[in-house]
Amino acid sequence: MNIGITCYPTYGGSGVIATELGKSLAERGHRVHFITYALPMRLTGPGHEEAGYLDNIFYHEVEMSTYPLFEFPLYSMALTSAMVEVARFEKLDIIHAHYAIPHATSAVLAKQILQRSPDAKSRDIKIVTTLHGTDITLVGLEPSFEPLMKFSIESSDAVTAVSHFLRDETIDNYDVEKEIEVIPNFIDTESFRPIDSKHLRRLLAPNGEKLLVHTSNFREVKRVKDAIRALKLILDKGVKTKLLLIGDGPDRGECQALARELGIWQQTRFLGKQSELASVLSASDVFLIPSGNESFGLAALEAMACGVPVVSSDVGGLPEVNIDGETGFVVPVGDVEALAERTFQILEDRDLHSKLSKGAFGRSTGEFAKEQIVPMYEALYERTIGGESSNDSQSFDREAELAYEIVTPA
Ligand code: GMT
Repeated sequence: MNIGITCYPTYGGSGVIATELGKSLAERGHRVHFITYALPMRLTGPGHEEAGYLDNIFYHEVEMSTYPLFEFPLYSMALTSAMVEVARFEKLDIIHAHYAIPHATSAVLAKQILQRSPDAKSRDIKIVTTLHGTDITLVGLEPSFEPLMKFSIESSDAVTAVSHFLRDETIDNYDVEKEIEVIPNFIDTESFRPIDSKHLRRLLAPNGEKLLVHTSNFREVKRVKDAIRALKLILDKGVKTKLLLIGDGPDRGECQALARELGIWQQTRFLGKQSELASVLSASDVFLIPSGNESFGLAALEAMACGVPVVSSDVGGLPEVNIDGETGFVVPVGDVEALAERTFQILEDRDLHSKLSKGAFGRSTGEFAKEQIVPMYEALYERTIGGESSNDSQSFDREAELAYEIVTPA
């Protein structure tokens, strides 16, 4: 198949999944075209240099021209135009958009333009949209986007969500009349695996401290301060512990201030964005993810694949990933005492740690291994190309007419 993929190319789980999916599809013999505004992070950078030269992978940069009259960049339009061009010249079968707004919106518009194409192949292109969760949050922040999101989802030929939670939330809260298939996120077990990190552990915990770890983009929804407060409670119980904080984002400054205020600055290490994540995870004892909302929690899955038990909040798709008592513990969101208590139990009980570590490794590398999940996308593409779209083609055509009127000056 000829597959176009659009995603956010920067740090973030959705970009990681889209890129790993593309690499895996390319290895399986498909031609994969990334249509993005920058080279996706996992296609380049330390540890991934070779990926830029992978057979069957092509990169098409979305170029945004500037013109003084246009005060704001026309990203969605530029993306649509790039999709149309790539689809025509590369004879794409599928465009896979990661995120409803704006990527699926651009893809749907591109499809409508291509339906007027003289070339029969271009007229037949299919749109697959994957919802990652922050699409839904965006609508929460900007309610006027709701019709656009509904339109983009319902006009896609196939839609997937990364968890049952996200599928149900999308259908219930946004009245979406569309079959949404759950295809969970996955892990590349060659990149994320238990690595011998004794040397790193000696550096990070020279006095034999226990190591907690958290990775995120430090947005408010991640509730990173709960992890810092939990560390304080664990230290108060007399357990020598350090908290490694990986990543960066808007809340980092406040988190640093809190660590100083609580008098535990020496026990927290802000490590910034790390490319060799698997080594730091493997050196750690427990992964904390106290998020206020999380459609899946790819960061937890990456820790689990390194054999690290997880203590997570009970929101969103997290309980679908982290199974209470099997791969770690699940605690009520915002309950810092429960977060600290469950973490303390794992740190203090070697047998419990070992049981949860094995459970975490087994679950993440079993049903969430890329070898299990990528064929699900492949099968979905094949069904969609074969015409098993759950779209109502008549209503789609009416919408296509309308949108065409909008983009085509009389
Ligand atoms: O969580 C973020 O801030 C980033 C966002 C993204 O675009 O990558 O993450 C969302 O998609 C990930 C990949 O599917 C999921 O693992 C995250 O749970 C989801 N984040 C939220 O729902 C808050």
